[in-house]
Amino acid sequence: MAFVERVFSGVQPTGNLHLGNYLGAIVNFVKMQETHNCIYCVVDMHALTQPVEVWGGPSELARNTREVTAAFIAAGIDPKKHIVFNQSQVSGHAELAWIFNCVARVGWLNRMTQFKEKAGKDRENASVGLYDYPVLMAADILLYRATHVPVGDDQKQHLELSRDIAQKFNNDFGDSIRGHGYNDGMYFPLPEPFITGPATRVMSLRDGTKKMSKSDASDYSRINLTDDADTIAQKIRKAKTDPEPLPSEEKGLEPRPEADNLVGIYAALSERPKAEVLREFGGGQFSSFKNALVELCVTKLSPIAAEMKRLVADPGHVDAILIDGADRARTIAAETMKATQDIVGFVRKR
Ligand code: AQP
Repeated sequence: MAFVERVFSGVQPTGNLHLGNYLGAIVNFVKMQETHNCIYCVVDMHALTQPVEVWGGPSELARNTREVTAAFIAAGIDPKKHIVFNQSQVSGHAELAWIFNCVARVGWLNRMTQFKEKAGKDRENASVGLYDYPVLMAADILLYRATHVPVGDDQKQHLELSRDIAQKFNNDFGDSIRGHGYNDGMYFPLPEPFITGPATRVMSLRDGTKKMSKSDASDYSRINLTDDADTIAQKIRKAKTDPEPLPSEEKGLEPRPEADNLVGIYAALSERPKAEVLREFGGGQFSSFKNALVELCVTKLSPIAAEMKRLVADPGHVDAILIDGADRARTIAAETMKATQDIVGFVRKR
């Protein structure tokens, strides 16, 4: 069966959005609006998988949910043409996750590296939700039978799991799926990851081998979308580098993670290939490259920060966007849930 092409992706409201979230995910969310019907979700239920100190408690969760929504809109997502909402307003996410819990295998979840990293040494004390996170993510995507998922590189493994769940559901319930009129036995599409651009994995400014992340204890490790020009300048000037001048060719970046990261950020923000950036700055000192990077970051991020500030000052307006988006998302989700319940054999009101 040919599926209608649809994009779904989500961002957790767990703290300050940073340049990694922006370049790895949100920039592609904006681009895909031109060619696809898109659904962008603030995944507040995922936030709860971490200890309360990480997501900050109820009032922080609400504040961050509005701030991520504001970032979507400030970056250029159109909530009228597309759908923007928060996950917890559509109960289908949790309902489909339960069915998928019974499709996914424990062995599959045991291989998820993000759980291992986030649970750390104290695995016994991690929430069941953190372990089950990728199953809820599969439900998020497949509730809308989405075909394309723009994400950063760190989500690749979870996307593969979503494909495995869709495939196993289609196999396990193949006869029932065909019996309900889906003649090729494919009720759920196998969603395609869309991981593209020169900054699919933006690294920490303090350590080029670690991902830039909201939960890093050092604020100097990341550039937040709400940082002002002085803060951006300070963070970039303090960013770890090495004593060598920049190479003139990409190959020269290979053993130099910090240099590679900064060049990747410059390339992504200026929408030019890394090779072209190196043709301009190769052979020069980091200090002059960093000055150019500060200027570029401030030019690109300041208008977004200003618009976010304006939007979060009007929470009623942001909430109205989320409520309208959730109403439209719920209509699509209800169709999927009815068909899924029929396929599984759940008796329901007609
Ligand atoms: N460093 C990154 N480089 C590129 N893309 C990134 N993403 C996250 N970090 C980077 C992408 O941003 C989207 C939203 O991420 P998320 O908020 O849902 O979850 P996350 O991956 O757990 O984000 P963080 O900021 O790294 O949070 P913590 O500190 O909790 O681990 C996703 O598409 C993600 O790939």
